[in-house]
Amino acid sequence: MGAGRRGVDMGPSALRLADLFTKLAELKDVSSVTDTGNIHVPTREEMADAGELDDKVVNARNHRPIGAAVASLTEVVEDIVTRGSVPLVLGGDHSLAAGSMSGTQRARVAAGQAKAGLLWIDAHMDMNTPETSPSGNLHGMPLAALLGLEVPGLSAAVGGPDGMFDPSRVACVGIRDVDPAERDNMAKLGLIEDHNVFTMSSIDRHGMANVMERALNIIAPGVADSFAVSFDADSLDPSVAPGVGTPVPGGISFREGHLIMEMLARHGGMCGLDVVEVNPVLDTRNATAKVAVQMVLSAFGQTTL
Ligand code: DIR
Ligand code: MN
Ligand code: MN
Ligand code: MN
Repeated sequence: MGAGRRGVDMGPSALRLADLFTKLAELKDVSSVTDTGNIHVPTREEMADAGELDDKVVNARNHRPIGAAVASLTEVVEDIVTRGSVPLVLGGDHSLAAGSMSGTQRARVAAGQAKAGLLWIDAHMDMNTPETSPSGNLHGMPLAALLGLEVPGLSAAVGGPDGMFDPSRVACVGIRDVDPAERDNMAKLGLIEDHNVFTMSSIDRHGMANVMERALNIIAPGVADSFAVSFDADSLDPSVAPGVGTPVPGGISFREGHLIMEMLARHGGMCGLDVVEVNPVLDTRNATAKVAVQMVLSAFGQTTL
């Protein structure tokens, strides 16, 4: 409900069908994997019956049902991290990151651990607010909410400073489509191209290995620092990942995607991962889910030898 096109609610099924869990469990670096099942997302019909469907009230479509689902995700993830596990959250549209990422952060704060950094892998910045969004779609707003800008539904799920991320510990990779007014929100929070925002142009000029070294220095400047990763499948080039609602040409190649994930795994500090925006309705033969599974396996330590 946070995206412009329906179908991402079937993303988790597509990823399960692509054998995500059996393949993860076979990885030597992963001791145990549990599929905790789906989060309940209220349907439009349920919300209408409850008199809570509020399209067009603010420029943040479906913010009530999304807010309810994302708030329950925050709690589930907080629980998983508190038990000492690494949450892998399958979307669904990217609005869920307001819950998964804040849940990880809140659990760390509650346990007296240092806050995590954040790597946002996306064609988009997801830094819109209702004031700047041209679409009103909440999947274009989760990073804004995680950095403290007010977003209906999502800010309540982030739940205040403990769930938020420090902009100086955030890096974005793969960026190539930013809305005009969204740039004002970026500037406000100090998100700057070639410093902590690595556009496709940055990657073209410096190469992915260099970009990822710099990104890691931002999200985890100390050797023992942890970071969470939010991976939007539309960061990949549409030739590799066609099954997404908002494809943008000129994206991350298959090899560059692997390199990102392998460098994150080699660092060893990943404390949470989202895989979002896989849309089987728009996919060809589940190709996008399959490539997403390969990315996840690399992130959790799969190597050739
Ligand atoms: C656009 C698209 N910037 C919006 N955002 C997407 O609607 O705010 N994010 N697709 O992943
Ligand atoms: Mn996104
Ligand atoms: Mn995107
Ligand atoms: Mn856009």
